[in-house]
Amino acid sequence: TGEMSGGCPFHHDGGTRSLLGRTNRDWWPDQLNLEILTQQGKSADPMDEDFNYAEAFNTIDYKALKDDLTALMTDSQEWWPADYGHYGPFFIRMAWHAAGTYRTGDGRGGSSSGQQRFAPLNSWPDNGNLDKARRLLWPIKQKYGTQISWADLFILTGNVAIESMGGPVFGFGGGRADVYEPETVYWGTEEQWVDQGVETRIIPDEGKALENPLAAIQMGLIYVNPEGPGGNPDPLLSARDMRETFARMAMNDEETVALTAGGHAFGKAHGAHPADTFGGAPESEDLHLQGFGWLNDKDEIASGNITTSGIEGAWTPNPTQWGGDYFRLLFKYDYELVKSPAGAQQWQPINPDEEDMAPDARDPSKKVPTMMTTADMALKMDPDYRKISERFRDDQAALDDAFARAWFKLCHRDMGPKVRYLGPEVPEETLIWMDPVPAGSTPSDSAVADFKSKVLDSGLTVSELVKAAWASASTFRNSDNRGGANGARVRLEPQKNWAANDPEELSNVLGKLDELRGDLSMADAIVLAGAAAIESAAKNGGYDVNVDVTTGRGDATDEHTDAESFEPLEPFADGFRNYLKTKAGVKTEDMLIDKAHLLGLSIPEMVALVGGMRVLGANSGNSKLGVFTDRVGTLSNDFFTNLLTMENEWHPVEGTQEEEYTGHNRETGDETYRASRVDLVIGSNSQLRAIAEVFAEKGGDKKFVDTFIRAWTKVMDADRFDIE
Ligand code: HEB
Repeated sequence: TGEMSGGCPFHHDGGTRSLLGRTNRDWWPDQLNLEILTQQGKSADPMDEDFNYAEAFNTIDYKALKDDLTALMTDSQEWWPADYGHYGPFFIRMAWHAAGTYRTGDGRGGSSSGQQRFAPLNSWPDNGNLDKARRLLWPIKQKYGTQISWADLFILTGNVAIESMGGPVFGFGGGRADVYEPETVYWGTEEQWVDQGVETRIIPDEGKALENPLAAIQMGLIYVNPEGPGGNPDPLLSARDMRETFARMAMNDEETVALTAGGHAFGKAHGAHPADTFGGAPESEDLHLQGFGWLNDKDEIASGNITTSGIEGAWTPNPTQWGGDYFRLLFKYDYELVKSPAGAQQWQPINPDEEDMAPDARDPSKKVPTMMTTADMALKMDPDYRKISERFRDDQAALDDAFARAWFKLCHRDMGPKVRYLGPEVPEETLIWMDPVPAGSTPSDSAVADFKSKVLDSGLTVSELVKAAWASASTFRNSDNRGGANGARVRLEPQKNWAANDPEELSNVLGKLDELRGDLSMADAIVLAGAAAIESAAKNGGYDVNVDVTTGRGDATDEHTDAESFEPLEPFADGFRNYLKTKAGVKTEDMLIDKAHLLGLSIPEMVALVGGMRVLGANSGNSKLGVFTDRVGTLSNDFFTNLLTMENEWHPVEGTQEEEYTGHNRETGDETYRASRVDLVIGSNSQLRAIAEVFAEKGGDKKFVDTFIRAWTKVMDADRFDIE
């Protein structure tokens, strides 16, 4: 990872920020407000509840679809004519921008739900004119309906584009189900877009580093500014920004060089006209423009006066043909800094030979100079990039392979395990970044029962067993489908040493489970032991309940595991076990919400888990915060009854920056309990308090136990893509 990677994903230089930063409502206050229609649990999704995208996808005539896409490449439309008569490059940019928002920090962004259709992404300056690309695709989307999602279509179209221009492709996996509302993702706090002059995010001289989990250098960009950092055309500084941002997309130097050079083998940049002919972005445009933004002037479009980035020209003489021209030209010529007709900084070869000129995008008989962006120049000027670039220049097969693999990774990084990949083009080869887990087996009922009773006799406590199971499963994040209990990576580096997991205690627990497990996988054993603990804790509380476990998990080894790639999964805060590494730039209770979101929990499930984990004694470091009970290890609604009673009053503990509180008996003044922000927010936030009341009122104790077990099981099974 880059030198500025890592660190708390919630760190922010400018004091405390809100969880979501600037949202659609901030950007477009006049936007039609549909949110009130999704209240009271009403869904924005038009599909039937039993709609199964994988089943629909599997009925598609895949070859016919690809043929249709291939034909589309050269079916130029008057309302947006294809450069060089071929839409391929345009569609590659669309696919790359769909996938390229992915970031390792929280796993959000990426191609998996078709977010490019919605604000803010549909209106990011960097996504300029991609509204047209999506409109070109509509007839094909319409033709195949629910058999192909927009999200899959974006990526498959990028693949077909590459293939149709002779480029190498490694495979395609479908399975990205569309959503029908914008996802709320933290994209930054800045109040301006890149094209409005917002500051660049990495300025080492001023101590400014790229805030995690962000992966773009300015608000509204996918990665770096093509003109250089903050518009400064310095290739070395551009390399610095590229290295940092691409690392956050899980790309190393070689992948970065291959992707950028491979991508820019195709197509052109658009900066033919001063940018003042620009309209607004789609989300802000007039009603009658029907979601079209930026350039709408028919005459300008017809004459090829297209401005997108403001940079003008193709990288190579053969912009619709895969090959080695990009590196050949980059090294053959010296480049000088010039300005595009739209005024952008770009680089032009000095005295190019006639055959190294590019065709005009609309008139092939006309020759125009090629260009490089400052980011492209980085591939030549940065010493580490240069070594890789020279190798690719001299070895086309190496570039083919590296580009195909990096493109495949780019487009599939957030899909999770390979069992989720659909269609006839899923590659045979399993790649380490897929976090492979060997298949497990299903133990007999008697083996399971035998193991559970041994665990309960082992001397391991409810608290220890619950903590181990939580440590194993709770790494899951539905943003990129990584982490989770399957594979039992909790016993591997780096998880086994995470502070949140209390490494010494964990290793002792895992060691004992290993001795007892017989033929069970460790992954199943950990989850079964947690279930046994909860069943016994419930029994102590007077509840006769089952915690069902779907066995069949496998165990991954270090060989199956890119340990470094798991580092971003380390919790900096985990409100479910009252863990906080260091005070962050986001409120601790916000981080609870963030984690609950990544685990796919509802509000009642989140509240039940917090209250249940406390009385089971599942805090990290075995702290007493929030343990509002005198029968730790018994499943009860004590957390809620003691939180809501007026017998207590709470005060912040000095020196804890309002992270810790003590409760005192209102009459006697005696100290009762200690609490964290996460504990007290459940009594302080009116909505959360309403849920706590349900769990504390008459009959609510059983409701609490059922909700807790449902939520627990959801977390344990969150990564079981191998089962229905
Ligand atoms: Fe790129 C285009 C930049 C990476 C692919 N790009 C482009 C442009 C620019 C850029 C500025 C122009 C736009 C307009 O239209 O105007 N890139 C860039 C940067 C980076 C990149 C800065 C980082 C370094 N790309 C990339 C990648 C890929 C790509 C990675 C893939 C793989 N692009 C591309 C394409 C194009 C572009 C294909 C073309 C489009 C058309 O033609 O339309």
